Amino acid sequence: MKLSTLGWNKFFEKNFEYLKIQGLMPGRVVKESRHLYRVYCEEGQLQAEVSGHFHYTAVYKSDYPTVGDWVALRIVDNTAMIEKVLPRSSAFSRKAAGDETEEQVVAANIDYLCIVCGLDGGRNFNLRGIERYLAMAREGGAQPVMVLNKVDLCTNRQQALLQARSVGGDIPVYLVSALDGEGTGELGMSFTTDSTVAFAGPSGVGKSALINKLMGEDVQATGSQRDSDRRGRHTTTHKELFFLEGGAMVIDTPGMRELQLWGSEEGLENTFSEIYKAARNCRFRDCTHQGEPGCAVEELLAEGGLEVERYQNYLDMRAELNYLESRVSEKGRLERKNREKELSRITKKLNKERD
Ligand SMILES: Nc1nc2c(ncn2[C@@H]2O[C@H](COP(=O)(O)OP(=O)(O)OP(=O)(O)O)[C@@H](O)[C@H]2O)c(=O)[nH]1
Ligand SMILES: [Mg+2]
Ligand SMILES: [Zn+2]
Repeated sequence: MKLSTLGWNKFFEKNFEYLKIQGLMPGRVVKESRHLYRVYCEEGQLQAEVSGHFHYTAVYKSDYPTVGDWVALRIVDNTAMIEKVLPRSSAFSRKAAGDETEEQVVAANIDYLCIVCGLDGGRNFNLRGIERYLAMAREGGAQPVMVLNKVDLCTNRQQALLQARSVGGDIPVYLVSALDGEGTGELGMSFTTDSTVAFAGPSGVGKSALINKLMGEDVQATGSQRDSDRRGRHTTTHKELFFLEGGAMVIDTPGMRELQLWGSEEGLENTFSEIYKAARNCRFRDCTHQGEPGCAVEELLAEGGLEVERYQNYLDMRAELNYLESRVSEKGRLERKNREKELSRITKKLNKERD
């Protein structure tokens, strides 16, 4: 298998240089379950696990490999050991569930994030939820794409499209049906060769059904029709990367009930651009847009240029991110910094030795 068909590029090549001279081999993680990984490399498919040294040096959950990651492998007695995760060119992350303040990387090195919704009338097409996905896609450096599935059940397409545009601006929107295949050809064709696309969204919107359609065969199990309107039913439990005939790669992910935010407030700027634009005209530089005199955002709200629900969602997300940031401890940040310093010291040393 050629590395370029797996998405290998200059960025990874550069970051792999010092590992290559240690005799390691690059591979891409296509499946992960309970610390066992399936990896594709030049030689084909391998089962892999992280090495003892990796375990020892890993500090955070996000240090571990995830689907889409490029890793450095050492083959020991027919077993592939993962010694390193290469720096990610992009990632779709969320805050891990529970009380811990930790990043969970859902998919790594993705070019596009397909935010999948279900037009089956009801909670599967939630604009406030989409705003959260949009912010997280951009925070992680992936291009968001909106996929409105189950269009076969939709009674007002025009309205759905308008609603999608009201939150997504000019990002691509696809109206599709995994059931009868409407629009799926166009969606598949929009993914360029060698690009990686992750499908994300709540449970039951049809992510796996769409991937099956794009693959032309049933590679993933889908929920039964009856389950699709039951809350909290999760059919896909592990993420997995698949290769489309056109050369793109798609990652199926388990549905999430709620996407908890990860990152910083800056991540909101593109998603709520009209708010940030208006904010430049607020009387106070540090205006919070919550009752200060001369607030241009509230003026926009009063004029009807900004929906109340959207404004409220912005305030909620901002508060969530600020709270998160305050909890990411200084200690953790220092730890990370020291490790990065150490790494760059080793890299420099190795580069010097090589010259
Ligand atoms: N009518 C209709 N039903 C669909 C369509 N796409 C998927 N479904 C149905 O919706 C249900 C859920 O589909 P899945 O593909 O399992 O949903 P999912 O998003 O992968 O769900 P999780 O794996 O739980 O996250 C199944 O019963 C599908 O048959 C569609 O375009 N139209
Ligand atoms: Mg699924
Ligand atoms: Zn203001």
